[in-house]
Amino acid sequence: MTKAYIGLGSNLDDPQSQLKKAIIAMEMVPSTSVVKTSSFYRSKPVGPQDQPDYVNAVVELDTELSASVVLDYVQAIENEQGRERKIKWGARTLDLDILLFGDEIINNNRLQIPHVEMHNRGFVLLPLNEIFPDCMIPGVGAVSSLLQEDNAEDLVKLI
Ligand code: ROI
Repeated sequence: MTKAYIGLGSNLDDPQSQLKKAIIAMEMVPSTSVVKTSSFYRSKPVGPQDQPDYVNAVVELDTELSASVVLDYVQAIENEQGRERKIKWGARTLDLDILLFGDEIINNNRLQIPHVEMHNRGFVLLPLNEIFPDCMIPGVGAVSSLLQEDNAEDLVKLI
């Protein structure tokens, strides 16, 4: 059994519903359970500013699957919810990122774990810290100390 942390983000088509639907879909993944869900946070877009604010959250999974099979499932959920991959850093109905997968370090053409940008992103660090306050990012450091340096002050807790 591996603990995996998934970052969720949406800024189109009723973002809060997109996240709720995605969590229900993750509960249906075989040999996997959603054990914790952070609050939902509204956040200003990182990258191009000419797009709506995002809603972000993080969930903790217990899974018997490998990281690449979890990736297959989360990509299927993104596709199911109408994710289009046209514009880099553009608006999206649903983004699901595997942030951490146990203590595994993975670098291949499909997956980089720990997620390469997570330590820079308040919209990941704040919800992750809420459900896993002792989290260490392999090769980077403690989420709680990254959070103090990072500007997560523009995040607004929704539910
Ligand atoms: N910005 C915020 N605030 N939240 C996201 O989930 C998000 N996702 C992205 C980019 C475009 C980098 N910006 C984001 O992919």
